[in-house]
Amino acid sequence: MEKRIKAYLRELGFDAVGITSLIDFPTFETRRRVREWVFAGMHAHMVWFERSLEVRLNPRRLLEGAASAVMVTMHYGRRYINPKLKISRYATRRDYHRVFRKLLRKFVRWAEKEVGGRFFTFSDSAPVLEKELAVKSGLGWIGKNSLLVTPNLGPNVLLGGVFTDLVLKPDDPFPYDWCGRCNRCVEACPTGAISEYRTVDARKCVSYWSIEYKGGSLPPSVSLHGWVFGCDVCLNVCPWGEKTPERANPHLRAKEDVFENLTTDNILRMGEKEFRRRFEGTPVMRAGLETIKRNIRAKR
Ligand code: B12
Repeated sequence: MEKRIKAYLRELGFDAVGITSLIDFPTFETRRRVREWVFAGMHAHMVWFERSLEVRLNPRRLLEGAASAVMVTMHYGRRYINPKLKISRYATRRDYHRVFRKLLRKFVRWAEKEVGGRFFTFSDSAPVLEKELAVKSGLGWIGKNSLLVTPNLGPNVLLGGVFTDLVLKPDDPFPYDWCGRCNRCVEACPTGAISEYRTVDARKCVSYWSIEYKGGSLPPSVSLHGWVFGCDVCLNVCPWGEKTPERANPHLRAKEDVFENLTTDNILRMGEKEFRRRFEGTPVMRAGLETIKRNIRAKR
């Protein structure tokens, strides 16, 4: 059964698949880490994270009788379509939330027929500890940039998965930490947002201020260092990034002319209609035109 499940998810287009047990997950240590992150205020204004904390720490609140998780990754490529426009690479591809949702729902329809069971799908769409489950499923390790780094495709991967009440044979957790003495991400982060415990203080993170913070203007102390949406610094300096192919997984490839030759002046002159026409189906759409314009006008 595990082999068939993995084969079908690979056939659907995911780059890697791993299985882990949800019995005894999360551990006391993980609960402590996540709770301490919130109590320390490192979630900034992400109230949704605080509100969903107990569900995040108990997968059976999302699927009664949840016994196993099947985790998947998809890489988004190393290439910048338009290096002059500082929009993070994953955001210049198709919106992975939609791509993963469609593929994982197709998987569930197949699985319900072929192997039985009940399922709950997610990809940055529910209170789930996706990175930790990916490590436990053998897909990679938590890098010093707090992201999942995979041995074959580096850190430039996106995550998703399903919970199921099927008791599946788990893969072994990824046994190595291949960051070694490299500290490039921690040193390169323009705002010192990465702590020595492989966690990110969102209050300092350019990605947080440019994507998640919805205020009309940014606090005067906040600089986006020229980023318009997200930030890739802790990814771009990672030596494991060499493993990522130039172009994204075909399922994530967006129309390149959307971003080619686009300038911040073009965006500042854009109306909602043009913004929607151009960015429909990409993660940039989630921030909205006013937030993107705010970011362009922000302190460098
Ligand atoms: C909140 C959030 C953010 C916040 C906070 C970031 C953070 N690191 O927490 C902000 C808005 C800043 C953010 C930014 C980005 N994000 Co984000 N984000 C999330 C989200 C929704 C939750 C992460 C979370 O639980 N954080 C809370 C802290 C406490 O947990 P943690 O960092 O995971 O720490 C845990 C582990 O690292 C672990 N841990 C720490 N050290 C060790 C050591 C060992 C040995 C082990 C086993 C575990 C471990 O302990 C903690 C508890 O589990 C996830 C989706 C999800 N549901 O998981 C996406 C997610 C992490 N984001 C993602 C991405 C792509 C990004 C950006 C790269 C986007 C961009 N280019 O701008 C940046 C990168 C910033 C960074 N270096 O983290 C991807 C990462 C994919 C990957 N390869 O890991 C995810 C998984 C979404 C997805 N489904 O693909 N994000």
